[in-house]
Amino acid sequence: MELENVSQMRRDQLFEKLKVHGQEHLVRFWNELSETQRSALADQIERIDFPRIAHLFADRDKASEVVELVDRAGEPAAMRLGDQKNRFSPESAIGRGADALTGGRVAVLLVAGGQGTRLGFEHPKGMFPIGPVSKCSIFQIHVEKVVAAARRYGAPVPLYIMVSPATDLETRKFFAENENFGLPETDFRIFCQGTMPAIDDQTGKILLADRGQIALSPDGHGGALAALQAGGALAEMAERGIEQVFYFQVDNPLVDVCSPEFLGYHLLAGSELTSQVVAKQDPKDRVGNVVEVDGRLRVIEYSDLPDSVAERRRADGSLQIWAGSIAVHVFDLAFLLRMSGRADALPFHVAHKRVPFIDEQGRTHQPEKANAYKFERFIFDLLPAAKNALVVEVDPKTHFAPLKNAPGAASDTPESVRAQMVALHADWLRRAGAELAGGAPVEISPLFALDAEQLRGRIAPGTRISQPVYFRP
Ligand code: UD2
Repeated sequence: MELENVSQMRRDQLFEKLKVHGQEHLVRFWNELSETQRSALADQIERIDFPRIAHLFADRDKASEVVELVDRAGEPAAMRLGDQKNRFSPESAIGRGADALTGGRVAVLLVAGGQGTRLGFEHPKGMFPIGPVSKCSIFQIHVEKVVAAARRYGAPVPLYIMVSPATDLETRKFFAENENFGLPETDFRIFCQGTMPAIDDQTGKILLADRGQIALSPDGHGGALAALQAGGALAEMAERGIEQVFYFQVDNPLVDVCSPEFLGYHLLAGSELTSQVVAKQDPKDRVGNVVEVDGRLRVIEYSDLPDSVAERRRADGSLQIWAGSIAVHVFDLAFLLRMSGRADALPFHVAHKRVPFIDEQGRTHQPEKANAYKFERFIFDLLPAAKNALVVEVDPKTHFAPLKNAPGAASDTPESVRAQMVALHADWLRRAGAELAGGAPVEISPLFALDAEQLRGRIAPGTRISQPVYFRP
């Protein structure tokens, strides 16, 4: 049979399938596409769960479950890093966490699939040259922490990085060019998350980004669960003897990756999911709110929390909804395995956004107001299902410097992140006995020291620093 006939048959099959769901417009431009474009479009169509899309569209206006939950939201009981008043002492937690690391039972999961639109950087965010003195990338800083942890505890710490179609190729190339920043191939995996189509907000029709291209976007960091499972990473972790997965986001270079104390509280409490939080400074801080509802922890995203609730205060004036999630978690691997078997373990969140599209005549539109719904899953929605879930409060000055916005914005900019990194490292240096003069920026590679304690053995007391310095081995 001729190629053109085969292609026509394929189109007809797709058309019939799509028609059932009212989405047959997706093959409208079939005849104008090359064979390669046709097969790429057919692949995209095959991967769409049409009944789910119809369902999400039908439910788009349902008053969110959140509104009802908010009124019952109470404060989560929290431990605080370094606090002797905790249920378990910091020393016992550190010992327990270190034991898991020494036993090679901890893996690291870094999510880096976001498009980083607010930062205005045209590459994956992890490639941003954040080092205040070194100008090294955020990826390098994260990976050096993993390499340093593996050295300190004398056991491998495998790193799994989640990318999306938007960040996949460039991220892989960047790591290949930099020889994975020292991580052995056996301990380094990059995997790609799934996507979801954007739909027209009036009709529920899936939008075309181009004649042969559906408007797809990453399915949220919650997509990690399905992607880890589908790609075999969860099974691989289990085979390697991994029991805990340390999770964090690409945009925060201050994360204390594999903190033994944090891991230790999680293990001592028998928790399946433990999250780091900071005390919110402002009711409207752009962080998820960890609350307790009916004895279960959950996160209410900042965009879903009504102002009137966010502003509730206790008698002493402090915020009632105080615990801001900074998206650093430890997951029990058995919990992830259990949840990955459930198709609806994580709900989809709906966002009303501007999405460029082509119309029936093939004309491109760049909407000026929101025209479409996008769907994302959030990994923290696993919290209510986790046994003995726990929150651990950390100091935002030393643990949370998110890079979100372009230079010059009011907060979370490259300048503010670098300033926080310098302040932390200057503090470590002073504690190690160095004298800092003139406010010159300082930076410490994780391979040189992971904390103030380790630095103490590496700096001669009385060392005077008056020029910018980058300490590295
Ligand atoms: C996130 C959290 C917020 C708070 C804050 C701390 C959500 C919805 N909100 O806010 O509660 O903890 O971070 O900084 O998570 N990502 C993917 N794939 C995706 C989407 C995102 O890998 O499909 C990654 C992205 O690369 C980044 C992280 O997830 O590392 C957070 O994404 P974001 O910047 O969209 O989240 P944000 O700032 O709204």
